[in-house]
Amino acid sequence: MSRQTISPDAWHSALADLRAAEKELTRAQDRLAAQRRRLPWTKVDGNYAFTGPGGTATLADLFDGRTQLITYHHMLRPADPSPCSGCCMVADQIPHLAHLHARDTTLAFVSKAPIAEIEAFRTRMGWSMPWYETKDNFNADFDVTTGFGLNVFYRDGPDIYRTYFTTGRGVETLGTVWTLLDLTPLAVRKTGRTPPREHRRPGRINGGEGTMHMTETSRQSTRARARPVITVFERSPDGGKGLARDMRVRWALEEVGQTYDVRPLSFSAMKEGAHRALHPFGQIPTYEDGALSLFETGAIVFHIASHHEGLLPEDADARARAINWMFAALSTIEPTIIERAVVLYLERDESWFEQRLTLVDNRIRGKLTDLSRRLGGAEWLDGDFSAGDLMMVDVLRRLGGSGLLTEFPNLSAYVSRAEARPAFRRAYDAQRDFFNSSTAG
Ligand SMILES: N[C@@H](CCC(=O)N[C@@H](CS)C(=O)NCC(=O)O)C(=O)O
Repeated sequence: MSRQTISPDAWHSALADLRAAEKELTRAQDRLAAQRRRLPWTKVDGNYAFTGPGGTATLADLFDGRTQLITYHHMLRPADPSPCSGCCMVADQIPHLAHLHARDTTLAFVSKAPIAEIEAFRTRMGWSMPWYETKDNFNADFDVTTGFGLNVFYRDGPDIYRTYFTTGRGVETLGTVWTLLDLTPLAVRKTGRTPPREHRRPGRINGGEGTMHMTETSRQSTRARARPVITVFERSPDGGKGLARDMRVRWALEEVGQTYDVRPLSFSAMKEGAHRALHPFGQIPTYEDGALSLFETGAIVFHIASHHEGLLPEDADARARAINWMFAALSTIEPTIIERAVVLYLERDESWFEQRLTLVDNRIRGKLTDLSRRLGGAEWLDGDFSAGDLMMVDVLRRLGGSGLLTEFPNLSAYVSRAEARPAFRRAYDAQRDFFNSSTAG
């Protein structure tokens, strides 16, 4: 094969051009993965029956104690004279399952062939993934009639949801841990180097002669990951308008597809020792995830954005700029807006109230003028929607009733655009429903 040869310098420059195109594709794939995670779910009737080597199993059993389940529907039929070679190639490419398990995900194969035939075939081929015989309409109900396919399920207590399906070339691209996890709702940051939590110990696989390392599942270390918990006002003073700061945390969690629980607190409970141990200033929201506890919304949203994809760009410089906008929202814009609230609520009876309000409003106008100029006609502050936009919009929303925002049409449109995002709507509805239920009766 002949190719044009060039000097090392010219080659590096050509490589840099190619790299730029590759990075563009990576970013597009990240955006696609984030869009996939935002796909709504559909609830599944879990009454499906399977047979595994250990006997009968339900769909919930297939999760094996984890939160996410990927099922690959292998075309192996009863008394199959020539098992599908494409499905076998998929099986050959399945990564070491410990890496999926460490990320709260179980992968299982399912087929129509009887379990004895599945086991014989699996052993002959040297595969170690769990593999079940389907006993009912499981395949057809999940869009696999005659061919192959891959479904993703999510378990939340007793409830099971279908979150994704692919087949054809969508399956061809799979193989690494990351390509599989990219199909699941729980986003995982790819740069993390967390080793699998399952411990390994010597064992024999597939009845072969040699002894090699196989993974032994430790139930304790792989039990379903707890969801983060945030504290919120028991009765938000904003009447459910999403102006309390738990809104920005809820919104960030919705954007990245992370479910969460809320713990409501009364005003007095917020000031007691138990809560102050989490929040030195006795405020909401706090964020608890396992052993980690955080109490400042900037840090909380940054933490969420850092541990999931979708809110901070992969590119280091773009990432730094998005974080820059988060700080701008919190350090430059929010203080003036808070000052306005202080004037309105605490200084209304003062003789100088009107003058002071005008002064503060003009200060806000100055900041909004600068922000409006910078945003111009762009959709978001710096490229794609980011944690910087989330924070900025959440801060600007507090100007709602002031009339100040409407003086800047591009900023009003910017806020409306963000409020139209499905993740924002979900977060808003959740806090409003919570407020309504806490004040009902
Ligand atoms: N800088 C903190 C501010 C937290 C804050 O002001 N929380 C308000 C609710 S939005 C609160 O708890 N207010 C009641 C109080 O301070 O007693 C953050 O962003 O997390």
